[in-house]
Amino acid sequence: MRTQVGIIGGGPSGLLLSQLLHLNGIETVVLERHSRDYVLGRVRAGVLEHGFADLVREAGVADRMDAEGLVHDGFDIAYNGERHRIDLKGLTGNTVIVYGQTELTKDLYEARDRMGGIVVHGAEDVAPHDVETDTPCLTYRRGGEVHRVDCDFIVGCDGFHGVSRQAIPADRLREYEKVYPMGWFGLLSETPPVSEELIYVNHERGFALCSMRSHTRSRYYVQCGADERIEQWSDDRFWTELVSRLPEDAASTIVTGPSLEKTVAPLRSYVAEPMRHGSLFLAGDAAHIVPPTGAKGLNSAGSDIFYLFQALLDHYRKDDDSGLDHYSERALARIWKAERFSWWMTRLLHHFPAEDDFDRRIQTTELDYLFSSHAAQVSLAENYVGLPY
Ligand code: FAS
Ligand code: PHB
Repeated sequence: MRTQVGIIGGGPSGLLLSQLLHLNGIETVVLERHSRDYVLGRVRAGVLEHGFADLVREAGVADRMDAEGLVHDGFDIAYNGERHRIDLKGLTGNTVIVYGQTELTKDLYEARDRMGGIVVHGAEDVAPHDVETDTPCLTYRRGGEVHRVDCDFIVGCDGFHGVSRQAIPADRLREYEKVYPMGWFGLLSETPPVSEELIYVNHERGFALCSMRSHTRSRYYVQCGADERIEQWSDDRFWTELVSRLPEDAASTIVTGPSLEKTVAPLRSYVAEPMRHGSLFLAGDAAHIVPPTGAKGLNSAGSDIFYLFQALLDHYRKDDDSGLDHYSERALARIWKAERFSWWMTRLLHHFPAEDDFDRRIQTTELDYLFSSHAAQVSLAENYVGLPY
């Protein structure tokens, strides 16, 4: 098989890039290791930056997002039993959309089907070859046979545990990583959200987050140990712990119910540089990871895809490779700002057990400063709604 852009990974990054390129006459093939049901079975991100939402609209897959997504003008930070609202719209003029990554991925798959896009599921042992030449190819195993895809470019959209990053020689790859001493335990329930907007909680027992997927489906998280497992958390234990961390007005009104899905996610910051090696480009979690505190995981993948889409368009339409040549530095400039914000939000809101008294006083002072400073709130808000692409 031959195509123009071979994409490893059929998650939101790979599908969004494939959709944008196909809409603009550029051929792609997406190789996905798992089945579509498996990919759609993962509950992940929930908040979309306004820039990401515009990119979804440009890809022509925004009908359901615009119809069912919840536009949020702000969110609360609860601390010492009080709720402080961050007025995103008033501070920046922009909003965010609450629309689950699962739903977006569903919309992207349906759009790929409608356009006859090639997404190969069950592609095993995907391997990039000759990425240091201008005639790279991908091989994969499926149905007991080895298949080959010749292409002009390969884009690694295969997430943190994918293969594409390993195709960059170790002596060329610079990795930056911070592993946090805690994780997030998440629970999805068919219960009405406790509040119209999200509530981020800083509590001495640990961080908590009240989010949602719709007016009838809620997504809650509590900070847990870095090595905890799902089976250690019964529904009752989760609800009791969550309620113990909420401010009184939320604790007394929350509707609990059986879990539809439970996850445990470690908190990690990670960046791999460069995001290009020859004909291979990395995008999304294949190149960077953030703690979900700032809702920047999926949104950072969005700006990578925006830059790479524009650069590939210029290559094929104008024979102009400046976008490709500057992709890595351009993407990393925005990625590192998302890394900074996610690290800052994580330090602001979590309980760090091994911290000394000075660090704890800095945290409470950071919160006091945030709640008393318009400038500090503008800074938080402009990062949360999304810095410009
Ligand atoms: P993804 O990991 O989503 O997709 C990569 C795809 O590549 C997968 O479908 C995988 O099966 C496939 N793949 C991997 N290796 C392959 C191979 N060798 N061959 C072929 N295919 C291969 N972000 C938020 O903003 N908020 C959140 O609350 C949040 N929660 C998260 C919870 C968890 C458990 C995880 C892991 C991430 C979470 N994230 C969250 C971040 C997440 O939303 C990512 O940023 C987003 O999925 C990035 O999308 P992709 O880059 O497409 O990577
Ligand atoms: C979610 O709804 O899953 C979500 C929302 C905001 C975050 C992280 C996760 O910061």
